[in-house]
Amino acid sequence: MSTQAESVYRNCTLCEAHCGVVLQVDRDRQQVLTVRGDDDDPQSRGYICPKAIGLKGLQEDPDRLRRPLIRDTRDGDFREADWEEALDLTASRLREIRDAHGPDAIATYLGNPNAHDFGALLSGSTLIRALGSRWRFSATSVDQLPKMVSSCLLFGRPLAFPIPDVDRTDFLLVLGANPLVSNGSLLTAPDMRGRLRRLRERGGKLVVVDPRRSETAAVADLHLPIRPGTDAFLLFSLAHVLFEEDLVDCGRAAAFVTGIEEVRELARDFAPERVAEITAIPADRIRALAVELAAAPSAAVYGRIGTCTQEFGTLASWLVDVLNTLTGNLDRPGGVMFPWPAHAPADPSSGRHGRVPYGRWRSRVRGLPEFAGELPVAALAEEIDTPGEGQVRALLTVAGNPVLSTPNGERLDRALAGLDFMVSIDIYRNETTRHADVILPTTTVLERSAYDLAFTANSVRNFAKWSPPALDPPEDSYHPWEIALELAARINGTTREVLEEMMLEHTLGQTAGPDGACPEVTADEVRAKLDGAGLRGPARLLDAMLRAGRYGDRYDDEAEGVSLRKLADAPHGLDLGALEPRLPEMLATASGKVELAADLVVKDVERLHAALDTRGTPQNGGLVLIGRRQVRDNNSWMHNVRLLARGPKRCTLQVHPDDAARLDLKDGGEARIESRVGAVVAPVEVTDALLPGVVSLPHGFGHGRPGTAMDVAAELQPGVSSNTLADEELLDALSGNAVLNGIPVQVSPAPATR
Ligand SMILES: Nc1nc2c(c(=O)[nH]1)N[C@H]1C(S)=C(S)[C@@H](COP(=O)(O)OP(=O)(O)OC[C@H]3O[C@@H](n4cnc5c(=O)[nH]c(N)nc54)[C@H](O)[C@@H]3O)O[C@H]1N2
Ligand SMILES: Nc1nc2c(c(=O)[nH]1)N[C@H]1C(S)=C(S)[C@@H](COP(=O)(O)OP(=O)(O)OC[C@H]3O[C@@H](n4cnc5c(=O)[nH]c(N)nc54)[C@H](O)[C@@H]3O)O[C@H]1N2
Ligand code: SF4
Ligand SMILES: [Mo]
Repeated sequence: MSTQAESVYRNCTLCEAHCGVVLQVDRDRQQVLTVRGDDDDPQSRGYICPKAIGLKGLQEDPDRLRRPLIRDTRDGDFREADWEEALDLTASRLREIRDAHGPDAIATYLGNPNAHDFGALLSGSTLIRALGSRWRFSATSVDQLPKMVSSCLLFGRPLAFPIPDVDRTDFLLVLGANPLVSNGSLLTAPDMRGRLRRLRERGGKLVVVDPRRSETAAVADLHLPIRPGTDAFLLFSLAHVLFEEDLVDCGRAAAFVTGIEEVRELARDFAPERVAEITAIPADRIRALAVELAAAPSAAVYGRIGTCTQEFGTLASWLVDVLNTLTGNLDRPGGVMFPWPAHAPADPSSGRHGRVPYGRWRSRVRGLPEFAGELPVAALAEEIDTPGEGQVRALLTVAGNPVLSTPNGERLDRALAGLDFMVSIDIYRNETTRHADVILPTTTVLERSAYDLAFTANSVRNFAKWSPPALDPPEDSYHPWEIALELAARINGTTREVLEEMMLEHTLGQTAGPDGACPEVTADEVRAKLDGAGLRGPARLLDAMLRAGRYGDRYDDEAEGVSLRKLADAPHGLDLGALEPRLPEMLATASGKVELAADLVVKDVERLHAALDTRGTPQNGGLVLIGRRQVRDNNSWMHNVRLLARGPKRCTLQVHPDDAARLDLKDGGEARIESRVGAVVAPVEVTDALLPGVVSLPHGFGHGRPGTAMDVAAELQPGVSSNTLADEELLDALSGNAVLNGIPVQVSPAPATR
C-alpha cells in the first residue's frame, strides 16, 4: 500500500528556542516519518538540535502512557482505567481531603513542560483556583525565581525580562548560561552558535563567566572561570569600577531610573581587589572588563541558570540589570530590551500597580516566603512529612518530576510515599508519578496545536507562530487543558462548559467593550466572531488576545492585522520585527521608574557583605558541585527516547586533574560524592575544563527505580540524581530559590576502585 507523506510545519516545543520544524507525516497510519528543520521559519532558518528528532521517538515510545492508570492500594500495581472513573475518583478524593482538612492540605506542583503548552497555561489557573490551596509549588523555584523577584522589584513586573539584543550587540557578557547546549533560556534565539559567530564576525566581543569552560565559553573571546555562587561579588565590583572611573551613564533610560546613588553606596565596599580572592578572578581582569563594558558602543549583560540557582541568586540577577542600566544599555538597540508578543495587551500600562507580591504568606514548617502566589519547592517535602496542623496530605503534579528535579529528592521520594492521595497529569510513569494513586496522561505535543505563549516574551525578535496538530489526537484522549477543566469542574460540582464560558468572559472583558483593549467592539460581537471562526477552548481565548494585541486586526475581518486565522495562513510564522525600546510603558513600579535600590535587595546586600567579611578561598578539599546540561538531555524526561539516550553514559562526575590527583580519583573510575543530605556514586571524568575545587554532575538522571516504567532510560542512561546531593536547606535566602550550583560536597574513590 503506498502512502502519501504530508509536510506539516510547526514549532518544536521541547525547549525555549521553539525552532521551526517540518514533519513528514503519514496521515493514514498517523505516523511521523521524518523531522527536519524548517528553512523558511524566519526565526530558526532551518536550525534544529538533536532533540527535535526525539519528537518522533516520544510519539512512538511504547512506555508513554495513553490510558489513565489507577492504583487500588498503596502498594499495589497500576491498572488501566477509563477516563470517567479516573477523573471521578480523583475529584472525589481531592474533595474529601479538602473537606476534612481544608484546601491547603492539597499541594500542587507544576513542571516545566506546562510553560510550552498554551492550553495548559490558559487553563492551569482554573484548576489551581478550583482547589483553593495556597500551597502551590513549581519548577520556578529551581529555576528563574530570582530573576522574577529582581524584575518585579526593578520594573514592577515579575515576568518582564530585559532580553539581550544578541543580533545587534557589540559586546555580550554571559554569566551562568551555556546557550550552545541549552539553546538559550529567557532568551529565545534559535541557533545561538550561528548568532554568536555572527556577533564576532561583525567585530563584537563575547565574554563568558562560568566555573567550567563550557561549550559557549570555548567559543568566547574571553572565558573568566569563577568560583560558584560568587557572581554577585563580581558584578558589584564591576559597578564599583563604573562609579569609581566615572563611567556611569544611563543613556536614554536615565529619566526613568531611581536609586543610582544608593547603588553607588552599596558598591563602595566591593572593589575588585576585595572580591578577587572570593571570586577567583584577578582584580585587573575585573577592572578591564568594567572599562570595556562601558566603552562598547552597545553591550548586553545576560545571566541565567548559573546565576539564579545559587546562594545570591536574586542579587546576581538584579546586578545583571543594574549593570545594563548603569552602562546605558537598558532599552536600546544592541543592549537589552523588552519584546512585544503578539498576544500581549496593546496597552500594557493598564496593569500598573506597584505592589510586590512577596511574603503575603509563608510556608508552615520553615516560614519561607511566598512570591507571586507560590512557595519555594525546597519546602515541599517537609510540608508533607512534618506532622501537625496544616500538614500537606495530597498532591497534584502536572508535567513535573520533582523527585529528580528538586533538592533532596530522596526526602521528597519518601514523603510522596506517605501521602493520603496523589494524582499526576503526566505521560510517563517515572520517579515521581510512580507514587501517584492516579496518573492521567495527556495528548502529546504533536497531537496538539501550538502557540508560544510564554517565550515570545523573551524572544530576540518579535515573532508569532501558530501550528496545527501534526497528528490526530487518538480517540478517547484528553488535551492538558481538557483534563484541567474536567477536574476543576468535578471538584466544584460544575461542568467544563461553564468553566470555559467563565474563561471566555474574562478574556472578552479584557479585550472588548468599554474596559477592554478594543472598546469599539462589544463582547457579544467578539463572541460571535470567535464562534464564527469555529474555535473552542484555549484557541478561542488566544484568538481574542491576538486580535486585540498590538499587531492585531482589532476584530476587523477586513483589516491587515494578526488573528489566529492569519497565523494559520503563515505556517512558517510571522516575523514582527526587531526589538524596540519600550521601557516607559513597561514600568509598573510604585514610582513608575526603574527602582534600582528596592528595600528587599538593599537589605539582602547585608548578607553579601557578611560573606565577604567571613569567607576567603575555600580550604584545600572544600569542593563544590555544579550541574551540566548536555545536548541530548531535556531535564529528566527524554532519556526514554532511544535515539537520544544511546551512546556513552552521560551522568559522569567531572573533576579537575589537580583535585583528581589529590583525591586519588582515576579517569574512568568511580567516585563517591557526599553532601549533607545524601551520597551517590558516579563514574569519574578528569578534565581541565573545570576550575580546581569544582566538580560537575548533570541533573535529571537516577532512573530505573522500582515501580517506574521507562525501560530505555533505565537501560541506557540510568545515572544518579544530582538532586540526591542538593540540600533543601541551601537557598537564595531572599527568593527561596534552591541552590543547585555551589553545593559543598566531599568526593572520594568509590570502594570498587580503591
Ligand atoms: N540539580 C539541578 N536540578 C535542576 C536543574 C539544574 O540545573 N540542576 N534545573 C532545574 C530546571 S531549570 C527546571 S525547569 C526543572 C524541571 O523540573 P520538572 O519540570 O519537575 O522536571 P522535568 O524533567 O522537566 O519533567 C517534566 C515532566 O513532564 C512530563 N511531560 C512531558 N510532556 C508532557 C505532556 O505533554 N503532558 C504532560 N502532562 N506531561 C508531560 C514528563 O514525563 C516529566 O514527568 O529542573 C530543575 N532542576
Ligand atoms: N540540552 C538541554 N537543553 C536545555 C535543558 C536541558 O536539560 N538540556 N533544559 C532547559 C531548561 S528548563 C533551562 S531553564 C535552560 C537553562 O539554560 P542555561 O541557563 O543556559 O543552562 P545551563 O546549560 O545549565 O548553563 C548554566 C551554566 O552555568 C554555569 N554555572 C554553574 N554555577 C555557576 C555560578 O555560580 N556562576 C556562573 N557564572 N556560572 C555557573 C554552569 O557551568 C553552566 O555552564 O536550558 C534549557 N535547555
Ligand atoms: S533547540 Fe532543539 S529542543 Fe529546542 S526547540 Fe530547537 S529543536 Fe527543539
Ligand atoms: Mo528550566
